[in-house]
Amino acid sequence: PSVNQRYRTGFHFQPPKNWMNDPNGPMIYKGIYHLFYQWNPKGAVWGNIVWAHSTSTDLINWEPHPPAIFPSEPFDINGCWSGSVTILPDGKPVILYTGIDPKNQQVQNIAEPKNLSDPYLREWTKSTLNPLMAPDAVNGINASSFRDPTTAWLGQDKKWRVIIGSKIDRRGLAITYTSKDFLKWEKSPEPLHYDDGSGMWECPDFFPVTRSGSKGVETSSFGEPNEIKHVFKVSLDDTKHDYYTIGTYDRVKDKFVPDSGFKMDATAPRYDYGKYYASKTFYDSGKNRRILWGWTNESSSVEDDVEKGWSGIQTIPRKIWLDRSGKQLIQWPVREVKGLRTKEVKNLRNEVLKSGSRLEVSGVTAAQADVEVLFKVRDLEKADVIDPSWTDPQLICSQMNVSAKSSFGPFGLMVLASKNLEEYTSVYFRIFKARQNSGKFVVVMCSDQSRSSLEEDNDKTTYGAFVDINPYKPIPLRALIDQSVVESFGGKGRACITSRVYPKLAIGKSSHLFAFNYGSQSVDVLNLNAWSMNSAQIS
Ligand code: DQQ
Repeated sequence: PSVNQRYRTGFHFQPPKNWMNDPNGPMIYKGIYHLFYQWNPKGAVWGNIVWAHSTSTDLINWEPHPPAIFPSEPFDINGCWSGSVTILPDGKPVILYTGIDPKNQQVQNIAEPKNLSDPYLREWTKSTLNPLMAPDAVNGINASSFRDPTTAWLGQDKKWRVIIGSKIDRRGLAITYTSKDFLKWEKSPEPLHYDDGSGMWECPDFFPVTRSGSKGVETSSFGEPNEIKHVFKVSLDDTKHDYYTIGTYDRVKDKFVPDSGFKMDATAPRYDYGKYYASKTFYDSGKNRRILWGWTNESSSVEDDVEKGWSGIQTIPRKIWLDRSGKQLIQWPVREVKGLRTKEVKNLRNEVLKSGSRLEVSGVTAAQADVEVLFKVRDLEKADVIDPSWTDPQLICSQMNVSAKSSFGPFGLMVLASKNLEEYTSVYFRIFKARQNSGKFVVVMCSDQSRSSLEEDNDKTTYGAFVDINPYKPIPLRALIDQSVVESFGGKGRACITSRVYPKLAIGKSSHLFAFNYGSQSVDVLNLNAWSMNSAQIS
């Protein structure tokens, strides 16, 4: 590829050119998946936002269509911002989205498919009743903090509910509107939820999850608290991360009540501890699962983005469900991505990684690969005790860099690595005792980009997450490596970290993959499988 295109991904969704941000209105309709997304038709920086549109039958290969929604009326003339699809009881999908009006006020609009017999739903009609929800002097809503309608759900009273992200001063707000006919909407006196100190809530999402198993639940479904829990997610404008809380939905009061320990601010757990924002789920009625889409922006400079002519990718869609503990969500790349694995599989079985060792995994296209590895540690009583002040995993990962030796760790993978390690991105674990003789452990997962490229100008922030697993058992790690993105899943989806890197040497055939252990204790690789990944058909 030309110098400017060498960082384009092979199997992650991206437009043929220009800027992309939030995924919008994902859905399945008559067996076809739709993805809309925030797109700038005019360049590789944010602006002139329309809803671009692609469809797929497998969530991996995509067919592009013309933009579905673009500024055309006073109620969206300055931009068509994020929103969601709701499938009405008769099967018809409708879009609610935020329009920017001539006064730069944020208002909520509806659009419907022009022709339901077009399987691709290429054309959308905006209602003449728009805007359906608008800030005014009476309702006290701040016109520049009123956006991103969710998928609507039906209440017991047969009325629809939708929430809109907002804030008042530093209080994050999810404003509820209700409607009988999906056209006339009334603001509820009380928000679905709010929390102080978090700042603006962008792209809220609210959906049920089952307490048993990994199947998805349709957004309007309800059940007893021992069967169903609810997830409330926001994108915090302040920190640019996506956070979630688990709790119960009081359908009578229309209130979300987080379980104890959860607060909807930057202390909440994250979907992803790397670069990941403005995510949104939908219920996949075809395969009975809930799918999560999320946007990952570039870590390169704006000048580089303009030069390469594009910016932003979507992560591989993830199935998302509630862990058996009821305390956290689990995410896993949709199984369809395995269709891109080539037969070329490289296996390692029961290898011992001695302290300080590195093992090359050869025979795969290391710049575009899927790697699954199972580590096992022995003699855990030799683990170091964690410093009690180390409560922030990202700080642990950035302050102890990859050359700092623990008893257990760092051990993991070096990806997008040049032959002589001038460049590499390391994804690894460290295991600590929670306290002396407590029998409890802390597992930290890191994604260290600091040596990812000889280029100086990129954002090379190191990321970290705690992984809630028992280190007496095998420790799983999966990495989806795709040219300039590394999506890492620790503990079978208990911690996810996505990073963007732009190596100068470790590209194409000069990219290498290693398993490594720089901790002082040996680590076993029970199993390592790596697949070269074909490119998907995307644009
Ligand atoms: N992006 C959209 C907004 C949303 C923000 C505008 C989140 O609707 O709040 O492009 O990235």
